[in-house]
Amino acid sequence: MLWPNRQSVGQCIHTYQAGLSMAIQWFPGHMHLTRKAIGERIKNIDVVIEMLDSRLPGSSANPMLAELIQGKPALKVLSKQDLADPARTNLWLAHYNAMTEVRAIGLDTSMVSPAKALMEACHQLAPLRGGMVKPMRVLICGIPNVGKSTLINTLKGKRAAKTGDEAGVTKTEQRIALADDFYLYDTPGVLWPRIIVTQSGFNLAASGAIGINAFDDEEVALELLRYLIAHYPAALAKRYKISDPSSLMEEAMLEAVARSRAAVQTGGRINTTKAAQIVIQDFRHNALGRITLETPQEFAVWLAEGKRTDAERTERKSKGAPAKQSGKPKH
Ligand SMILES: Nc1nc2c(ncn2[C@@H]2O[C@H](COP(=O)(O)OP(=O)(O)OP(=O)(O)O)[C@@H](O)[C@H]2O)c(=O)[nH]1
Ligand SMILES: [Mg+2]
Repeated sequence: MLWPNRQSVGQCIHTYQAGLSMAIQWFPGHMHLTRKAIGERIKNIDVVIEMLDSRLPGSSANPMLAELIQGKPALKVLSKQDLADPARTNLWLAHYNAMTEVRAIGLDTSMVSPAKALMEACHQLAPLRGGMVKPMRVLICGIPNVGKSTLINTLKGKRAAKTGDEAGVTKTEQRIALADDFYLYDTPGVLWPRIIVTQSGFNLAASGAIGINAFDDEEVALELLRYLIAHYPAALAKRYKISDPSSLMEEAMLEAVARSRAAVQTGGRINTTKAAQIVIQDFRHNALGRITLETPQEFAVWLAEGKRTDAERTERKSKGAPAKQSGKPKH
């Protein structure tokens, strides 16, 4: 089977959706190859684990996966629970577990014996597998940087797979034996060719799933701040020592962050790029506390809007209308 090598620079494509906002896209060549490779491997797989980031479960779910896994039993694992808002993680787990055919569990690296919960869930999904003659074969997939290799290492109890705090660490498939009759396959992180939910592009970039060349820090930080002002104002007040974050628009909030963290250039000019990087890093490293960027209800609304806009785009294209102008969006 062909497994791709990592390509150093990702594609950076920004497009407008219905003139509303700029969509972030990242589908470099190695992901295209990974998609093909998963399609081949799936034939000899009993259970597929899709890892979702607990801070953005809807946005980190790969819409291409259902078609790829060809009806195999699937388990959703919500990773990085320790970084996410616990009440919202419960909402997401309840949301998934209310669906027929979907099973979801939450895990994070701080759990002492996650292997047991995970192996039990796999055996429930594929009860006929197990034993040396019919070992359980489990494929772990998910977006870049979601924690696939870390989970494998936690399960194995040692550093069997390479991990790292950037998108695209795993470059080739790797098989790890969890027990004599239980194999896990680690795969490179993969996104999908077109992210139709604009907010998902921003949330994926904020979480670290998108290559650094494929988005604008300031744009992502402003979207992040807009959400945090509305849903987590106390976290902003505490971290950046701002008395009433709810009264600020995101641009003013970014300036307030710059002042609070001395991101000011000579002559007193605000360094918004540096402030944007501070906000993104603070979110990624939990300096703002445990935050989740979407609820099941919010994501359902965004998805419906994304599908509507996408259908309009397809219709425009079929009529041969000229593409919309691109440029920097206004917030
Ligand atoms: N706080 C926290 N960090 C985690 C958790 N799981 C993984 N990480 C961190 O997330 C980063 C990415 O982890 P990896 O396991 O390399 O992610 P991956 O999905 O294999 O990434 P690719 O191979 O690039 O697709 C690393 O810095 C990990 O330490 C978790 O449960 N909690
Ligand atoms: Mg990996």
